[in-house]
Amino acid sequence: MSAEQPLTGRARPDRRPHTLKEWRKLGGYDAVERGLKTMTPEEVLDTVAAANLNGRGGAGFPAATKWRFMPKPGDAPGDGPSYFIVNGDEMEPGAFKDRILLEAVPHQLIEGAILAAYATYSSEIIVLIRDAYRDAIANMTRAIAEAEKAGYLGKNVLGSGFDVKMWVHPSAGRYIVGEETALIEALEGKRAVPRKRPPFPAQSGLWGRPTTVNNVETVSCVSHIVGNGAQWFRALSRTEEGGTKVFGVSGRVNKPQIIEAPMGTTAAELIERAGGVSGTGVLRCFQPGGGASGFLEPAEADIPLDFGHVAKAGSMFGTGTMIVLDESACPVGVIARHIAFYARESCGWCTPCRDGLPWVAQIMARLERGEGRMEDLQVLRDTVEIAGPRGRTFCDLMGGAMSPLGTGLARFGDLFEAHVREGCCPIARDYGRA
Ligand code: L3W
Repeated sequence: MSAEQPLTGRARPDRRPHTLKEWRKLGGYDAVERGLKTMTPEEVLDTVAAANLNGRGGAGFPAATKWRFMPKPGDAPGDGPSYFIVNGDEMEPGAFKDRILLEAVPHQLIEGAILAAYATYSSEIIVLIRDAYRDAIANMTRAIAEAEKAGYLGKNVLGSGFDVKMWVHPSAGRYIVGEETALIEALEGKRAVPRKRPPFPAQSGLWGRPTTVNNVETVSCVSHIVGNGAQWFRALSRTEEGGTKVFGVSGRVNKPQIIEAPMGTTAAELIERAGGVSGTGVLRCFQPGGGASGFLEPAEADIPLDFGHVAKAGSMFGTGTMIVLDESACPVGVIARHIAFYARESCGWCTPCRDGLPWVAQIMARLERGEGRMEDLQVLRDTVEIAGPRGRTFCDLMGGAMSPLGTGLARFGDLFEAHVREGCCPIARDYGRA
């Protein structure tokens, strides 16, 4: 295994997952043996806390802090299991990192999930996977069956006294199912709309039971932390936030791909590793964390990419999957495409999102066609100001959608105005596409 690429270093280029036997030969399940046989749940949790593992699904919330909200056996009200849910409903525009981890290294995720379930006193693990990820669903299902047969899942795992079941559940295929409380509603067979928080899932989650929801990449880190120690994990990073990151680079680059690199790697380095900027070869801007992250510009291509540094620069690290625009790509058009996606994917529960996003989508489409009005720009600015901040809607879908729009208006206001004044997309015209 590559020390620099613990999560992807063992994946095969053709993404064929390892059999359990092959995985064992690579040291697989050693960390599970170590964790379950020599450590208490609290010691596993403390190790993950010391590793500074931040959640990789979008929010960057410290994994161990979330785990500490889970009640110890006997402290949970009523009877029933606690649940550990792995969120593999990857659907953020630009994100494709979890797909590779699910498809190519399923045993790594199972190891992490067993240890995470142990540390959170959970006896049932559900891996919710985006329905379109058919190979991921098949590979994960097969790997779980192998692990169960070998005694890593089931009753009294490795003689430790710990019981845990694990299974895969395909997602219904809507973006909002990735939001943790909508995901829980979906698993209960209801329409996938977010719940109000608090109560957070640790207090009342699936079927009202204590529940933790963590992203695929977050969970995949856990066996490495338990196996190699917290200091080893922290030392992989260039910043205070521990570990490597499975970055994604797509859009206008010559070789779109995922790249596992130290947390804190810069956009400039990642773009270079992805074969450089394509099209004109000149970078106009980039979104560092998927479709719902704000635009940054070439002057910011050298900031260390982690949750703290990117937030300080006025954007969001999100899923760590970057979308690159060259000089011939128009941010107004990209924003129009993103808003159309988020408008379509709104669950329709709260009014600003249900009614506001289609309205913004119409304005953006009009602007792109060259039929926009100057007063449209003020309506867009007002919408960002009114509906963008956290707390104005039940979940962050609307706020996320407002991030590229708000930063786009702030950084490329002249381009928005030029669309109105010139009655067309000036970039498409200048590059011979209009
Ligand atoms: C207990 C508290 N738990 C927070 C837990 C909470 C959740 C986690 C993060 O959205 C982000 C968002 C989007 N007691 C707690 C607590 N927690 N306070 O911590 O919570 P939060 O509210 O910061 O974020 P969130 O609502 O989970 C996730 C961004 O992601 N995003 C990402 C999309 C990703 C995909 C994908 O394909 N992977 O679609 C999109 O916008 O902006 O910041 O577990 O329970 N006091």
